[in-house]
Amino acid sequence: MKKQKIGIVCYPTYGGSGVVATELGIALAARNHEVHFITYKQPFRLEAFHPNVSYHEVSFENYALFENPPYETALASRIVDVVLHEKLDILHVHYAIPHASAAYMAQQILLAQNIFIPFITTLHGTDITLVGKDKSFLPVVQFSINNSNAITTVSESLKKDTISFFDINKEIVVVPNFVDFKRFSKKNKPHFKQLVAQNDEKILIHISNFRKVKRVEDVVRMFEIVNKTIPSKLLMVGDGPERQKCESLTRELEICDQVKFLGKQEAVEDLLAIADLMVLPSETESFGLAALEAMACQVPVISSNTGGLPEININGQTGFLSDVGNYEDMAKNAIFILSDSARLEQFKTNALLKAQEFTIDFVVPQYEKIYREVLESNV
Ligand code: GMT
Repeated sequence: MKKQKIGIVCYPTYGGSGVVATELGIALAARNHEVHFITYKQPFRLEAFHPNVSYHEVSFENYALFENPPYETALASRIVDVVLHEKLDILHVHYAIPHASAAYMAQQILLAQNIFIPFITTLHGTDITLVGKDKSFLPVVQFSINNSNAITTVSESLKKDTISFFDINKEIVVVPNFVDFKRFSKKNKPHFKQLVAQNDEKILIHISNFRKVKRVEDVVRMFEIVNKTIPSKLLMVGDGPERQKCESLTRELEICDQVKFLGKQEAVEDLLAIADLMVLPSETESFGLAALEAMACQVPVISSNTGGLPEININGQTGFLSDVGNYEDMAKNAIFILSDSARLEQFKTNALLKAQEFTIDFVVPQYEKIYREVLESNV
């Protein structure tokens, strides 16, 4: 594809949409596009210097009158500035709120100067299933989705939810999450494993931002059952509003010695290298990037059957699916996999095979195709 100047708007924080946006930007830059991230903090996976990648911070002085700083206005202004001065061809915004409406506002401001900048909106999950459908946001979210020049969702399930919660008048293209196999692949770390599991216990892992929607207490409850039959350790990776309650539950269940809360970790691939099972019992999960990254490292997944999870975690092959909240069933499935080493090996192999359907080389060209179509239809 002809080299394009692409502006990427995303959340820079610990979360799937920011990770996808950042990894996409890096992959596009490696394919010779010029990529400009526009957000309020350096995206957390944008660690190293990348040729063809720039970062434009949205920063502004807060004024005493504002109880809540008007981020959307500052973002739209910054987008206008970057489009004008970096001469961007296209914008790709990740997570509808408030990125799609800020992009629309920037587009209108630039149109008044006879400059047309098309924007693509990628819906990631809670911007539709949780926050977006809330009445306090719905009209703006619906309007800005419908006025995007292209719309993508990260799973068939999220596409269905978007169509059922909103009145959408445009085609929605599904482009799944992807994984970088250079970073996420099975690594042999026996010394590290020995540090976590001195007596060769099995290692279960959960990685999330500990929001309510992740149901982190279910992870602890299912682990307590598993640990009674199969001596195990649980690594809880990430941080967020539900962590405190979750730690209290661990104390209440008297399993503190078996459960380690590691907080936010950059090198999750090193932790996945020593894990035997990933646990993701979410209330809603539009895709489940954390599950995909685990599968790429040959870690089978015990998850709920919500949202897009059944599109990647194949029941009885790459792991198991249970109803939301049924942590007893999750524990039963985990014991089934862990209790037989040949079976565990088979699930690990299946997990890797399924993950290989979601490579960068398969997914990034799908976004490039959308950029090309949008640019060609607006000449
Ligand atoms: O899972 C989160 O809480 C983070 C959230 C986000 O928007 O940053 O992740 C969403 O986007 C990811 C990337 O597309 C998906 O893999 C996650 O499934 C999705 N999370 C939910 O739907 C809860």
